[in-house]
Amino acid sequence: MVPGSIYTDLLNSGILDDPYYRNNSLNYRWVAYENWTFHLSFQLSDDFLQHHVVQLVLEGVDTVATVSVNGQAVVNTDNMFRRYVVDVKKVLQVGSNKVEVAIESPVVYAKGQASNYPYDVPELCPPLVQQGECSFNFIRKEACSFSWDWGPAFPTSGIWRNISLEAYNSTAIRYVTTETHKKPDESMWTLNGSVYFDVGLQERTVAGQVSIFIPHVFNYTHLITLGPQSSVHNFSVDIPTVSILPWWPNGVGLPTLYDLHVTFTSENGAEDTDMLLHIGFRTVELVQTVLPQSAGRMFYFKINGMRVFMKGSNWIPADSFQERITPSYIHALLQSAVDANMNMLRVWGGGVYESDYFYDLADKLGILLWQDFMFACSLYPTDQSFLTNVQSEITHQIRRLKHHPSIALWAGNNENEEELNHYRGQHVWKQYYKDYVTLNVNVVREIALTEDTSRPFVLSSPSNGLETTLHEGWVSVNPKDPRYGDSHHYNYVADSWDPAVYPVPRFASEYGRQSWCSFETYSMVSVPSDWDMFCNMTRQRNHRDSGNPNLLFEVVRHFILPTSRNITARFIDYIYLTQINQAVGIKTETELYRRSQSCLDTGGLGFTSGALYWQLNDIWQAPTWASIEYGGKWKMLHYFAKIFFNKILVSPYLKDDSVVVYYIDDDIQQNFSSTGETTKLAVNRQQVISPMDNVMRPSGGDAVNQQSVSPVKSPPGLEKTMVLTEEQEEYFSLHNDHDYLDKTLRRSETVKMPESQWKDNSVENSQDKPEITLYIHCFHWNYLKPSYSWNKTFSKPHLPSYEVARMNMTSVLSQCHCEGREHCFLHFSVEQIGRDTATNWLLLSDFTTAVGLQKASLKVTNVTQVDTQTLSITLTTDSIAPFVWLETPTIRGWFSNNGFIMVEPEKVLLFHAWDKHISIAEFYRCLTIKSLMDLYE
Ligand code: BMA
Repeated sequence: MVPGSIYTDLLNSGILDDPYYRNNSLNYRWVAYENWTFHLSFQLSDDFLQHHVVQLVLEGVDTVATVSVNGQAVVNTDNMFRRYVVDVKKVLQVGSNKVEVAIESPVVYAKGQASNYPYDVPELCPPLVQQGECSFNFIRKEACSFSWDWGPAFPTSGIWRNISLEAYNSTAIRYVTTETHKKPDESMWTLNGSVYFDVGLQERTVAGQVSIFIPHVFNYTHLITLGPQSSVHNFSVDIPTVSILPWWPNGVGLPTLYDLHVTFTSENGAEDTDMLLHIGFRTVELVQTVLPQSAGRMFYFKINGMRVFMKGSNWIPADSFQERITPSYIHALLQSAVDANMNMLRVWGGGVYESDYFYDLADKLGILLWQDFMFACSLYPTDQSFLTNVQSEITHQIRRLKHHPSIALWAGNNENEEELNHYRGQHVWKQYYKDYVTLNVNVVREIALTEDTSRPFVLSSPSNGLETTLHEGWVSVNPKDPRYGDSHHYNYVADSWDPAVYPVPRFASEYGRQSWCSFETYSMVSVPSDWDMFCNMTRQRNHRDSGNPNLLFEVVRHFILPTSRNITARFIDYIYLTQINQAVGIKTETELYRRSQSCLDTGGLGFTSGALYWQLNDIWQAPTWASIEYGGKWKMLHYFAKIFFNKILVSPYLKDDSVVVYYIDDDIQQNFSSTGETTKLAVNRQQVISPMDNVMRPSGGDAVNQQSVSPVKSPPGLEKTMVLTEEQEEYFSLHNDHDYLDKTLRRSETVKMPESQWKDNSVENSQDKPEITLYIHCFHWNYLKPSYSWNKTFSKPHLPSYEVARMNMTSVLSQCHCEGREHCFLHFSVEQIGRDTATNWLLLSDFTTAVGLQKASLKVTNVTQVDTQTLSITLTTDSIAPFVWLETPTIRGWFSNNGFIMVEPEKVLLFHAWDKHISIAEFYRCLTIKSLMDLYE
């Protein structure tokens, strides 16, 4: 099959079963050790062969192959990321023809290259637990196809992108590249571009007219003469800013696209060649200005001149077999990213440059992309043929992808700088360092900077960015220095639910932890004897060294293990606990990063400007870091992401003996001067260190604010909380995605806290009327009504992340009549007219010690059809229900909320099915609901 790979061909011919089933990745290893030849016979007419030029265009051959036409070798390929175009007119004939692609075993080839190389170039072989193949760095092919810590080894062979014969008399357009720049006075956009023509290898010239236009915006025509030496036409057009709607990322504005038509008409008008692109007008800057007092450098993105906090995740290949990734599957995954309020994904460097469809869709959905070049976790050879090969690859990919407004940045590689650092001080260091610079600086970086002047480039991820370029000789001793650049952070030992364990970087481009995929997903590739926490299959499926023990360790830190006597039921309950553990851990870390965006601590940490957790999607059914399972089902983490990435976030945390509450609002702009070195805003000095003032806070190590705890007073008399008008009630209902915050909660009596008990910067600093209300409810685990509640109004802060309350823990507990932290938890909501309500909760102890929790009787009392794909569900409970988890194994879709702590007797949710026409009866039939106490007999 084309596009395709040998595994799907063997599967379709009945020779292989599902490669993902049980141990098949091991059983089918032989496939990758074979050479495979693909061939096709086809007929050609005389008319076709009359064209001046006939070319074979191979958009992607995987990987090392000899391509022959009618028995004559026409090209050798050795890079799945390159396009090969070959003149084949001379070897074709009228009538029957045959094309043959003979592919060498990628595993044998890579091993051979590695052993013929004058010295070892690590990463040599993957850890045994990955059950993978060695030397992926010696073949320009999807690195993770040799296995990864979240995926199997299926080193594919095949023709993975289109293959075609093209015939023309004048020219073919191979690329159209564009860059959009704003003039300094902002009056005009400049659209610079290049059209890359192909006229074949013959010595000839072709004259004609090139026209380039965006309907109703501009029309550009030019007479040109093309020849083998002059096949690029550069153009530049100025367009008044007022005629253009800029492209904005998700959550900031609309991702407006324009159709750019490029046509070449040959002199005699006999032949038209065209290409249509969808382009967007936007600028992207990566600000990395110096902060004073050795506090490092900024690292934040400005889109159209505006600082945007990047919220998102990391993208890996969506399947081991690229041909199985349908547009609708990519759509489901990218739409899920948007539904979780993400605005950036990082296309990770161990996979592939994705399909045109992927980038087109990212453009349409407003998802910015951090695009790695395809080098990962390894050092690479640097012999001339390897470098030349990489040169062609990078040039091709930039020209292919450059016009996409979604791509915000190019990054040289994933973690190779870190990998190199393992050899510091060893005798190989000099050689490896030289090789690193040769490949990454002299080739990859050089080409990226020459080919694309419109976006930033970083040499590696993670790296200290500009600091490494300017002062660290391209390789830092600590590429994860939180004061510079981007950072990857993993810690499987510390308590992931405690924000104090995390370093605060400028930009978190990777952080994560594993959880099991759902039983529904896992059972597709397993049998009943595999449905056990401790069996061979569950061991083998986790490709991370110590993955399962670490996971178990994390779970028992927070929960009592499930007690069901049925092994499968216990395993299913354990899966649920691993998902809660992951979701709460990533929530804790992400909220810390969002809280840290507006200030620096005394150690110079903070001004965090991005949180991309590892990883969005899965390549197969296994326990991994993903928030979306193979097949598209959302794990609990993805539901949590929808909330922790929401534009408005109320974020509480425990700091020493205080409950600290932050209000985060993406719509509030924190402006830095053009040098990025000073805040323009009149803000509280305690809140933000203004680098111009060189003021550092005097003491304390908190990554965020350091403020005094006010003395606690005895509870004041009860006051009625804000009373909502009917219109406001309706507004809240409509804008809360039908996930109504319980009205009884909102209406319940809350106590207005005396000013002295709140640390209230926003009110101090503002003349504005308080317009936002924060509610805090203290619940006992055994009672479905708050034991005590507080409210507070405040005006919109001046900064996107702002401390709005700080309460003394002892007084909270005593006001709530809470015998100890184990008995209670806190629930938070912020409300303001015209905005969504944001809610959150804060646990005061682990579930291992929580007192009072009862088994909740959760019932669906009503389901109604909203439209063909949407249901409205009313859910009731008789007790507090932690981590309510709804699943519909036979209907693909997602709930408006899931994994929540249910504190209301009744809650309305929506269910969105991915496939058309959902039946209520089927929904009832397959719906399962559980919450935490169901795990214990
Ligand atoms: C990072 C990534 C991946 C890896 C992940 C989880 O280092 O770049 O290579 O899969 O961590 O270990």
